[in-house]
Amino acid sequence: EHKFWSTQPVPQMGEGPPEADGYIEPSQSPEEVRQEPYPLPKDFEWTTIDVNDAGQLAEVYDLLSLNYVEDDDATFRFKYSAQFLQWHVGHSIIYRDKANEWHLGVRVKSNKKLVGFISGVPMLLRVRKHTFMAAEVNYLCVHKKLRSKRLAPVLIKEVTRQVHLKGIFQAIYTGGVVIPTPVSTTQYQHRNLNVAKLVETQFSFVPRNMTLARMIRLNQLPSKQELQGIREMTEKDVPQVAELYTNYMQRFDMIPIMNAEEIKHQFLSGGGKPGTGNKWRRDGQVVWAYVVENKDTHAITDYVSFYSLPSTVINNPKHGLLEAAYLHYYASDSALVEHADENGALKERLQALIKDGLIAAHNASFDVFNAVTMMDNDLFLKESRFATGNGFLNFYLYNWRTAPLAGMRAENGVP
Ligand code: YNC
Ligand code: MG
Repeated sequence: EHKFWSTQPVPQMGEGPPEADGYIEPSQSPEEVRQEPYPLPKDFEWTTIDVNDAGQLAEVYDLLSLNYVEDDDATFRFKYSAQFLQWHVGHSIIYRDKANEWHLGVRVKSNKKLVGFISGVPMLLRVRKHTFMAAEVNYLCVHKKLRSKRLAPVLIKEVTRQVHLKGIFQAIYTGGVVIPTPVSTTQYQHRNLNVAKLVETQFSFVPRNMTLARMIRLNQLPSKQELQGIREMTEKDVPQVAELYTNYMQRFDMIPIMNAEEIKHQFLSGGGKPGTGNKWRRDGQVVWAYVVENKDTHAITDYVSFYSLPSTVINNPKHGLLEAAYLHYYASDSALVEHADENGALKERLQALIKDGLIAAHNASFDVFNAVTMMDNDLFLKESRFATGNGFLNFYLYNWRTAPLAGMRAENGVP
């Protein structure tokens, strides 16, 4: 059934949980890795994309803007900004110098038009008790006119070869599609911020026992954040945020391991430039990050962050763009006490923290705030008025076997 995926070192459908966690095929020495690029059909050629080059970044942006992921009814299409793409795949921090060859494009030989792309970013990943380097593979895209010609498997094989050449043999990736075999399946959740626009773009519908006015009222948010000591994160918070990240993430079974440098990148390097308009949104801002500082001890007790990923509204006469914020990382030191999950304090704290995230996103003119069902999100999604969407996000591991992960929550949660 899966002509390509049945040949790959991934768990095949119906295999059942493994006896032990581990690789599916062993790592190769540099000489064992195939040395020649995989062949493309004759009218096409490989290119390496330098995403720190504005022209090449614009080519990727253009390809994705018109050809990347759409929802099932083709109403919305992800519109990653150039700043987002550069932030996510393009920074030469920590391991990232490895990855220049992991930004792969396919061009039409005759006119050099970019018609295919795939990217990888190196990361340190922990899956249950094992920690290993992996490639985070993303932005696989083939131009709409070249679909169903088996170009995707060639892109995947070539990026795999490039990753192998750097001595890395595992990967993590996500997708709406179901292929062999998800390690975890999560569901999209949406919190309406601009109800009228969401209804006009048919992102949301007014339920039968509801009116638009009532729906607007129910989703209203205060204009000021409420947690005492909440403020925008700055560079001097990085060491404390890194420590809180490390401690809090022990609750989960599949996480990126990040040092201070990586934390700084994840939370602060998508910060944009001081702009003209709204004080809640800087020009080109990709990431928003807030910390809660205890006024007596000055300890950072919580953080919450989200990123901007708009979608094109396809064929709508009134609205061209849906401004969506996506929940990024968050943590609270309320998780670090004994019996945190039973005593209710963590739940209450996360609800307040997420509310302040929603307030920031609303003030920054986002239309909707999205999350998926993972981490501790079940402690606040309902209470914060998120509603289940129709999209799924499946998580996959390449060349690694482990039993299915339910939302990444660790079985023996409290560290
Ligand atoms: C997908 N999303 O099943 P079988 S997510 C993986 N991820 O193979 P063709 C996918 N595989 O089933 P098309 C996939 N979508 O026969 C399709 N496939 O074994 C498989 N869409 O190839 C599919 N971006 O070229 C089938 O299909 C084979 O022309 C068919 O191209 C697919 O980035 C695609 O959704 C997705 O641009 C490029 O539809 C195209 O349809 C497109 O005939 C819109 O391909 C954009 C879109 C995907 C977003 C993402 C994660 C990608 C992960 C790839 C796998 C990485 C593995 C790890 C590599 C490193 C390993 C190390 C070490
Ligand atoms: Mg194709």
